[in-house]
Amino acid sequence: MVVIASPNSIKTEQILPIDLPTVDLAAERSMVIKLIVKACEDYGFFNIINHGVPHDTITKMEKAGFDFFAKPLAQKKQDAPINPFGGYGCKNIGFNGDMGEVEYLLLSATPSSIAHFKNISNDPSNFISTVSAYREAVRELACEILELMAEGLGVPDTLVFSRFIRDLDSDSLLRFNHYPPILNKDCKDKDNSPSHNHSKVGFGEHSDPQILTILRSNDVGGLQISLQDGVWNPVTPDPSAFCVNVGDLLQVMTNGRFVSVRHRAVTNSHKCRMSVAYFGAPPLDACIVAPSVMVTPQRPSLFKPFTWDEYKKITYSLKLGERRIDLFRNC
Ligand code: GA4
Repeated sequence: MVVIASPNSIKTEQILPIDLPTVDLAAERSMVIKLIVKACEDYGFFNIINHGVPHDTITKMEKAGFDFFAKPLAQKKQDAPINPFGGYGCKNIGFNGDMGEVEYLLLSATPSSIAHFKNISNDPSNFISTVSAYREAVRELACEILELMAEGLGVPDTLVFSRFIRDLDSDSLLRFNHYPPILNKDCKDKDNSPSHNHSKVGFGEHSDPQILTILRSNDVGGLQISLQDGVWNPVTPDPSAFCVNVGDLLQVMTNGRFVSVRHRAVTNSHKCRMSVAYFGAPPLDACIVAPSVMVTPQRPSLFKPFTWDEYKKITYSLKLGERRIDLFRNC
């Protein structure tokens, strides 16, 4: 048992380390497809290696994030004010009072909106080209994975999921999360020294609302997934891999075969953790429904159809940890 101190409460939870499935994208295609489908059914998460995103694209993106977060707080707020295209936030998550030990930079991932953030860097054109190159490479990776998934699920139109995030009006996002080290002075070990085993919640328990998330983090752990209520499974960081997870929309479009698993990030007591997440989303007017092959007499339709706009509005009207997908279940 481990104690997790969230800003408002102290909870005792079970921590059970696991090894996430690793998919080697360079391996034999039918094997890759099988592993991805199995991982999405059993864990909702997997690591992908030999993903083809150039190392240089990743390191430049990481540097852009660290350079931004190294600025004084007032400067960050001034350089990336919150607006419809995203912005800088510190500790406040969403609009309904959720808090965490995190600062972040949220960017709408369309080429025109990335340009709105040119003041973020002293070298605006470099910032724009770094973020654009990363966005394109990661979006391509997401599309490739979604097409392999569709094939593995036996969906005849294998572009059925990827088409949404390739769309010019796709509502995809990029998010840098920076978790400063926090030594929790309130928690003491047996010898009365500050405990190293007590973490604070950086980004609380939630599922991702979009289709697919592609996450890259530095070599500092913090991501935990919950495959069972009250049990948290820490994920070992691998900076050479991307951690891929199923979002709510993909759970709906696979009629529940793939699971959008709840996860959170906890702080490290000594080291900074920085992650960059790409949230692949459809255009706002996209209708979210499972392809007919996913609905059978043995597996009747689990969810009502809805648009991403409807789902997104509900998402933002609720707290981080709400199980919003349940509102769209067929009775
Ligand atoms: C979780 C996934 C993404 O980070 C995010 C988050 C968003 C936000 O931080 O603004 C939300 C959260 C996320 C889900 C519930 C709502 C919206 C905070 C929040 C309380 C950008 C997203 O799309 O949904």
